[in-house]
Amino acid sequence: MPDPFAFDLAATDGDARAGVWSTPHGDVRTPAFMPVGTAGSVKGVMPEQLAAIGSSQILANTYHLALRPGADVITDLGGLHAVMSWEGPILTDSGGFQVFSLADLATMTEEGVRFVSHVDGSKLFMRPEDSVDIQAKLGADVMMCLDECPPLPCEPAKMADAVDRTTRWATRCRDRWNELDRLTAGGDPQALFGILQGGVDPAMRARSAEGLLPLDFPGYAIGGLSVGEAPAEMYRTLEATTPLLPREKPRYLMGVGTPADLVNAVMRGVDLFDCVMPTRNGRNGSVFTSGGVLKIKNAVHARDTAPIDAACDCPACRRGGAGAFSRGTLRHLFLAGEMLAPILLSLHNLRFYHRLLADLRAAIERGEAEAFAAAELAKWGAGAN
Ligand code: PRF
Ligand code: ZN
Repeated sequence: MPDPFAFDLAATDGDARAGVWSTPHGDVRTPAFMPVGTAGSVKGVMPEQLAAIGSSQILANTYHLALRPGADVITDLGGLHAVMSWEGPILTDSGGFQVFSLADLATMTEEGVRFVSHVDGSKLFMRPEDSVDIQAKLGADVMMCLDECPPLPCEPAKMADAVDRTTRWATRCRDRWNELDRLTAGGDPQALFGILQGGVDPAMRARSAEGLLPLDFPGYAIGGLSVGEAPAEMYRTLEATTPLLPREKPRYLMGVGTPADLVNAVMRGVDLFDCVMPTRNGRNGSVFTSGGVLKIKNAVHARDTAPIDAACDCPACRRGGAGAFSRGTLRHLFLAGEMLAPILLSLHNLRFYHRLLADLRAAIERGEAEAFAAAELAKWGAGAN
């Protein structure tokens, strides 16, 4: 049987990779960014709009969907693709990370995570096996292992424990996934990705890779970054980590990041990303442009007839042509509490992310990734994006 999750490298340039990743719901051209649809929708954005601005795959969260409406309800509604009205690939995060950032009173034991629902205060327990069972019911193309992601900085002994527990839990997730036979049993096949932990210590990352690689996952995520460390430390860690991963499988950097983070990570061999930043910042009135970040609510934009970015082809900017929304209009809509404003800014930011990675992919194919990356990073200025 052909591999439903084959990953073909179309081109490489240094450590940067341009790939085509197959899934049961279509191909993803990498490097690629996944918009976040936490509770079953990418906030404020219609699925056809997502497709039109270049989204190929989206992410949803096991934690949120398991609490509300519940995995069985999602199954009865026809699965996550039907619920999200999205025919493309979907990936679900396992829930552990969200438990620790959102639930009340989360505690971890070897068996699993105990927590109190932020929705209704009920007491819940999730084992690695439960996370896989729930994700099987949700029915995304890719599910993630339950992992332990310690905030940084972290004591070395505590980090070693987190790495080893993540490996043991990955083994349990993989066993459960095998039992359910999610690659070959009925329905659409579902892949399971392993998640590396280990903070910013290369030895810990190597320890994590050593534990996970024998489990032979269809893809590997790099977790535990962008959790309190400086960007340069994250980039150094990526440099030490991606060479440990199989060349022929996709590499996914979880919950990252700024446009500069994406460029720096692709240059160090990462293929996939997700982050709330483009949609969350858009909802807050902050937009990415080729010249850096712009705050649309600022008074300087009150009578500004220019679009956010005349070079942008999103529904808000329209390349500055007919029907483009001016900065002044967008500022007014924001201040008036009109829901169109956060929607347009979310679309603009997502389009910015997708275009950036599509342009970087083209540069990789031309063998000009280094020059492209340097030029983009210089345009935004140090730390601007
Ligand atoms: N693990 C999981 N999800 C995540 C992370 C992680 O380490 C991160 C860290 N940046 C974001 N989302 N399961
Ligand atoms: Zn735009």
